Amino acid sequence: MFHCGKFQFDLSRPLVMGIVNVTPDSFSDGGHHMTTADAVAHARQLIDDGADILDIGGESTRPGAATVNEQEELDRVLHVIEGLRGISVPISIDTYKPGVMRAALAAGASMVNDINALQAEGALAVVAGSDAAVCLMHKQGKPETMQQRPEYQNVTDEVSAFLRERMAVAEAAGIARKRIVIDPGFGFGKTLGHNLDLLRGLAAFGALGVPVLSGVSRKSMLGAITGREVSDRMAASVAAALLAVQRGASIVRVHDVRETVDALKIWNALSEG
Ligand code: 7PJ
Repeated sequence: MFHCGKFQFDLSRPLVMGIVNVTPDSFSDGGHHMTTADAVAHARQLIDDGADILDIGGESTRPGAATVNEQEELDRVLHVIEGLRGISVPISIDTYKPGVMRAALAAGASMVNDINALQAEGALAVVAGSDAAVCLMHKQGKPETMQQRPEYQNVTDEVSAFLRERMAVAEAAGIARKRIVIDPGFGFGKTLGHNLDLLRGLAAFGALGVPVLSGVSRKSMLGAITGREVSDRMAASVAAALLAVQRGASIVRVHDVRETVDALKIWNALSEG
């Protein structure tokens, strides 16, 4: 069982987390869901499309993206969370700022998706003091510079060791294991080779004993392989999500919810036999 605030998932089938960007500069759909009303409408569409969780973010963390201050981030996400009150699926807040986590959880979010794995001062305590789930993600470096010179001896071992350590810290802080998911952080301080190694070896992360989340949707690794622009990576994204599930991912974080849900229905039908 995976506990996510008042929601619970038995993980008998993979879950689809739909991405709702409330940012003017997010790389793949920047500018398209900027206003509160548009973001709320987009989120509702993703629920209709079959999303199991919505991931709402107010600061782009794509390589080279500018940071936004806490007040601006709060202004972007809180109205959207409030506008989604009463929906049938949990809301995840995509932030590394403890103040944004706290306000989002108070407004009704059930999960914290932290690319910084709760390393910011005060972040552990915010999640520990709630009943929310948390996604602990690995990255190397900071989004501004992380793609300049990523380096690993063995990327899967190093990412795995980091996530094991952050899980231990989170559990020691009072966050029950049933509330934790881990994520190798595709594209966060990784070359194409590193990303492929991580996806090839994704099953190894299952040994850590918590659900694995995979986020490859529309990312540049798919562009590097297919030669497609970000607006034209849906097929590659669906394929990559399915292959991550095949390697043990329990949650896939995607833009194209409807198409991913269809692909996973085929996966589910075959798994049941
Ligand atoms: C990820 C994320 C990811 C988790 C982003 C993008 C860049 N959170 N937030 N995992 N990526 N947990 O969507 O391409 O891979 S922002």
